[in-house]
Amino acid sequence: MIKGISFLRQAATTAEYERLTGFFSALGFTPGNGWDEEQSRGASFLAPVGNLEIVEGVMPVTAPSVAHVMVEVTQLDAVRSAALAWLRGRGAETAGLATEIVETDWKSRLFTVEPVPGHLFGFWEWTDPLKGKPIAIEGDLSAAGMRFAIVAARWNAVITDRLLDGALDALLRSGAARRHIEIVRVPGAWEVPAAARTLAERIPVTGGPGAVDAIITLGCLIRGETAHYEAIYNEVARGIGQSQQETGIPHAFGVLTCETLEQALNRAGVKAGNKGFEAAVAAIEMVSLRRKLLNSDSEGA
Ligand code: DLZ
Repeated sequence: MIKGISFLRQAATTAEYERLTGFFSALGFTPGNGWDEEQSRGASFLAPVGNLEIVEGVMPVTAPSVAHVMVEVTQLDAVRSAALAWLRGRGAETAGLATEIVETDWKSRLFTVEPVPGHLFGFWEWTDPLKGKPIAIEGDLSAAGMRFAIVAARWNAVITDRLLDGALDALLRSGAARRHIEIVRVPGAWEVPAAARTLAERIPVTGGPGAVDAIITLGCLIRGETAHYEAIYNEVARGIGQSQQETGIPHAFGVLTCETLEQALNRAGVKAGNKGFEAAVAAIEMVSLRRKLLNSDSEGA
């Protein structure tokens, strides 16, 4: 299961590291979690969409040399101004470090900038304002600044623990802060809707827990081993759906309903993906979408 892609840039010195991280922070990238270990440290910068492109023939950006990292933006002129301001603020002679904006032969405009020698980046935007833009308003997949609660059933813990791992993996790698993820354990799937509803309706108090942006519900019902399987399942699904509809807080549905334990294991990370991971990604997207819809902010859509 492919989950994400990272491009690594190695800074040769602490000064280079700080310069590069400062540059990307100044341009408005959402910070990811990064790491700080004995042998190395890393700063991560998130974009809503990323992809690895294999090119044959002429590279799209060859001036002044090949830029291996290309950042698609809106408002390219403003981005270039921000880059120039950042360079000037550090006393740099901007002329050699950032190019003018040029038209490309692929209906876009771009400039390249080298905040540190040897680290060249291309910034570009489509000239056709509709090109490259999805026709729908969609949620992004950055979880930075979002608050989540995960409600996980203990029943069939061998499965729900794996779903929980998957959900945490998705949230943390999408930029959520650990302190913004609340984990609530309940006895079984039957109890998931009530806990989810309490969290969705919680009014934040000073010094107490805050409101959550989304709730990820996790559980596992196995038909062969569950008396009144249909009745329990229907109530769990109805309760979670009702809590979502009546509170407006997105509730991602990660309650597995399986014929056998083997089938459940496969959906909890063995062969058929991890439904906890997928539920968390859906929760992130729905928080982002909700914010866009409520703010009428269709920028980027
Ligand atoms: C009772 C029960 C049964 C038989 N099976 C499951 C199951 O497969 N998955 C699950 O999450 N919970 C099960 N439970 C427990 C109920 O969800 C509930 O916790 C208890 O009935 C106590 O209210």
